[in-house]
Amino acid sequence: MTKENITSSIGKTLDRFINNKQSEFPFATGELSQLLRDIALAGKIINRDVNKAGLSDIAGGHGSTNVQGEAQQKLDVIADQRFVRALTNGGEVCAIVSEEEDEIIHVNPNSRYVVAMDPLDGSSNIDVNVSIGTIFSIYRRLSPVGGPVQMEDVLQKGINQVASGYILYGSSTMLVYTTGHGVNGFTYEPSLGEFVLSHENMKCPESGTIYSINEGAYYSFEQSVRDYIDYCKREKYSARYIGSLVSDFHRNMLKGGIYIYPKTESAPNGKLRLMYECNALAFIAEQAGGVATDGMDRIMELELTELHQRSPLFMGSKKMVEKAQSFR
Ligand code: P6P
Repeated sequence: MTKENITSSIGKTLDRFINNKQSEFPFATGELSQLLRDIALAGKIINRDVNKAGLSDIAGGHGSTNVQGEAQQKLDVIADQRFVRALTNGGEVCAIVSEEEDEIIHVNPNSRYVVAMDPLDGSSNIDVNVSIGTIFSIYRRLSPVGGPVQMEDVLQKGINQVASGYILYGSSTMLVYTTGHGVNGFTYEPSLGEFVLSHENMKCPESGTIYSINEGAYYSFEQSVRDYIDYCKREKYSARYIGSLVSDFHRNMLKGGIYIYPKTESAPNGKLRLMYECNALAFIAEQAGGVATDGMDRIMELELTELHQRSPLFMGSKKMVEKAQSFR
């Protein structure tokens, strides 16, 4: 089959989809479109690295720690380098915030977009062949183009995102993103080297019977969280938690469910990072009809005061998040 036949039989490529969507915005300059393509390119390269991790010397610990004090996996560092290089070469980014980088990476002062990312979330799962993911969030800078990037450009609320998404390196590799006009999912076709539209206009069911939380920490949760977990058990819900946020979130969005990482005794502000994990996925969740809160307040309305700020996260089907919050 020719490339055209394959794509015509299985759908629209990401490139074609981006071009079509751009044409719907008369003032679009093409810069955001190019940035999305740059992210997809980095995802293809990381997909190749992840798929061969067991066969090359890129699995396992890197022997360093990130700003969070967490041991970095070799692929954490590789993924970070791939993204920084792709975004730098793409020319559309003025600054990058990465989970793997202590400080802001200043790129092109003449560009208007800021990218916040977790290059490879859940990377401790790599060595045991469990799905992992990239999470990204895109903002328009607030300070004048041409000048140095300011903290105001990166410490923006989630409601200011112009786009966000994730790449899931799982049984198949998928790129899912939103620009504020719905959520669409693309499955990577290795024989083409293309992401092809496979999940158009994704919606999160209003309710569900899957709950995702690390119950090993049950006794370090607030009583309201324990009460909700007990409720889920009485309702005979399914417990699904694989230690990879992107995977748990993706499954819950498709089938209905809730993901909770609450504050604990050891993580009084929660574990997940507000800028490049919570906000990025909250945008997707809300665009698909779900919700994302910190247990009380809307994630995308939370003020950011530091780059690697953490937040509790309750995210997924609207009615399940509301029920969980009703136990407070
Ligand atoms: P815990 C991975 O480190 C991660 O950031 C998420 O992908 C995952 O859901 C969570 O942390 C797992 O954390 O404390 O339950 O092992």
